[in-house]
This record gives sequence, C-alpha cells and structure tokens, in this order.
Amino acid sequence: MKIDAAKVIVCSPGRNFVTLKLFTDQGVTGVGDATVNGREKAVVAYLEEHVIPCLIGRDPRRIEDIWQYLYRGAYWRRGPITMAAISAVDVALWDIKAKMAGMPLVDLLGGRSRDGVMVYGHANGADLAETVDAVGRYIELGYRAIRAQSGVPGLAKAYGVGRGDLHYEPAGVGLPDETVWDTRKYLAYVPKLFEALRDAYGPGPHLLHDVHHRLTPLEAAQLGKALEPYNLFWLEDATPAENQEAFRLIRQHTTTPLAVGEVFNTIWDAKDLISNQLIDYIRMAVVHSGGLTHLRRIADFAAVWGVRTGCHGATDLSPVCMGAALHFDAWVPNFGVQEYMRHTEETDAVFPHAYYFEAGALHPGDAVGHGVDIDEALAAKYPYERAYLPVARLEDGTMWNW
Ligand code: CS2
Ligand code: MG
Repeated sequence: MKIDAAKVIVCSPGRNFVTLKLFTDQGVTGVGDATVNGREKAVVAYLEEHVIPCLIGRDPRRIEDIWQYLYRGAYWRRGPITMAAISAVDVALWDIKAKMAGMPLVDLLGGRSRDGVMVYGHANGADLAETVDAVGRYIELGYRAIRAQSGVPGLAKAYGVGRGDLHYEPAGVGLPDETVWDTRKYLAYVPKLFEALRDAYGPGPHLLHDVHHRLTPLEAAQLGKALEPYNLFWLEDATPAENQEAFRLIRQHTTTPLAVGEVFNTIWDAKDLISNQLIDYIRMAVVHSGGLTHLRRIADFAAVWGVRTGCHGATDLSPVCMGAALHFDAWVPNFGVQEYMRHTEETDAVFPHAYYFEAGALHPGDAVGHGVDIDEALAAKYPYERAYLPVARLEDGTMWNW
C-alpha cells in the first residue's frame, strides 16, 4: 500500500483553515488539520515544499516510522510550524488506518474509557452582568463546565470578549489589531467576576478562566490565591510558560488548579512542568503537538504525575482537529476536559463531521476513522484571506503578551 498523492486545501469559511488530504493507491483517503492561526501559509509551504515530496510512495500503515522520519529528519526539530505539519500527516494516517480497519479511531487507540467527553463552553460579556448572564445561558444549554471572560473596567478591549457569546473569533483580516492591557485593572476585577458567578450559580458549575499569558509569576500567584474561595476548575496560561520554573512560584502560593500548553508543540515544552507537578492540566491540541502519535505519549507521561488532559479547542482548530481530539479524549485514561468553542455554520458545512453535542458532552460518533471530512467544492467558495491575531501593549506602549 502506498501514499500516491497529497493535497493541501486552504479555505476560509468564517476563518482560515489549512487541511492536508492524503490519497492512497487503495482509494482510502485521510485528512488532517494543519492550521496555525495567523501563520497559516507557513505551514502550507512546509507541507507542500518539504514534507509531501518525502511522503509519496511511502506505506501509510507505517505511522510511527513516518512520524520519526518527519521529526528527526527535519534536523531543525520542534516549533509550531514543523509540529503542525507533522500533526496533519499523522492524523491523516490514523484516519486512513482506522478506515482500513473499518472502525472508529477510538477503537484503534484502545477503546472508549467514557461515552461522552465533558466540554467547556466560552461565556463572555462586555461587563460583569453580561458575563454572568452568558454563563447562565451555557448552563441552560446543558454545559457543566464554562469558561468566563469579561470586559475589564478601564480597558477598551479584553481578551476573550468577542462579538456575541457563541462565536468568539480573535483573528482579523488586515494588520494585527493593537489592544491595550493593564494588569492592575484586571487583577482588581477578576475576583469580583467569580464572586458574582458563584453567588448566581452556586458551587455546582465548573468555572474556568484564561489569563492568556498576561501576568508575571507573582501576579499569577496573587490571582490564584484571590480566586481560591471560588473553587475554579482551572486558571489557564497564568504566566508565559517558556520558563517552566516560573510555575513553581505560583504553586507555592495557591491551590487554584493550573492549566497550560495550548502554545506548546512537543513534550519538551512541558516535561518539567509535569514531572515537578507544577500544573494540573496539559492543554496541548492534536493539531499543534505533532498529532495523535505524540499527544498520546504526552498524555501517558502526564498520567505518571496525575496531570490530566484539557485539550485546546478554539475556533482556529478545525473540525478535523476536533474530530481527532474527541476520539483521543474518549480513550485517554487521564482525561480532564475538552474545550469546545463552537464553529460557525459555514465552517461546519465545509467540514462534515460525525461528532455531536449532548448533555454537556461531545461524542465522537461511530463513523470509521475520525469521522470528519472536507467538502472541497464548498471549501473553494471561501478563499483564504490573510488574517492576524491581535497584539497587546501596556498603557505606556510597551509590547506585552496578547
Ligand atoms: C484561547 C484561544 O481557547 C483558548 O484558550 O487561548 O482562543 C487562543 O486565543 C486562540 O486559539 C489563538 O489562536
Ligand atoms: Mg487559552
């Protein structure tokens, strides 16, 4: 059996996506997500110019060998572009293998450890009242876990507050939007938001919050401590994680659970965080972490120290990534939660999928493979348009972390 062709499909049904489709000489195809938000064309070039020529003629059943070939053979290892390209190939190969075996991907991984995969939705609002209402709407929709992000008094824009509360889309066409950040205003406000949420909804709902890399380690420790009375499910990306050691300071001051990793792309980014028990959830997504072959190794490593998975699932990760993630989530023993930012209708139409939402959980469905495909004719109606994530500056103009 051989890979006899490969195609990179770039489309923009509501936002940009990069999808790799692999073709075999036995007529079975597989698809993988290769989207890196704001740097999409870099992955397209990496795949088309450097990866695909090495794939043609290879046996698609040799998933591990192809992964090792693309990882070790690059020489310039790791990084978001490289690992997203490897992920797209890996997920497409797992899709092919499961289709050849006539089974849903989860059965190839080891079978289901749970029926439904608990997800968290994104509630947001311009102010505290709007955000409290938005969380209430997600509870009515059946969500047991809800991320709450709110506008901050004195800041024109805040992370995670979008246009409407079901489809928050940070990327925008044209040059990067410049936003202004002030930590003191943020730190003074966030505890009030979670006090109001607990007052409104009690101890039941799992509440999550994403700091989005904005604090210093000590500020993150202060926030974690201030939020302890509200018993968050997790505080995410509390401080930039290039320095894994920074989380030791946070850990020394607070028992609020910590989640990190959506910007990581190999186990090396998280090895010390996990083995020193500095975090509670690892957020790496299938698309950004080299695919299922690497992500399940990371999950098994995390399990040794009681760290659970909490895969990233924003709108810039395509339904192909979500489909593969749900099969992984249904299998992985140390599962925590799956992020679920709902895609737009156009996106869902371009990527027909078997997964479905029910009672606060996503279910991968029973289709063979990962259960997601791409409608190439429809995708062609949504041409790529360069888009960027915003940038952030402090009020004095200093560049900061968006
Ligand atoms: C966020 C993401 O979902 C999250 O936790 O951090 O929305 C992130 O901002 C985007 O994926 C960036 O493309
Ligand atoms: Mg995040």
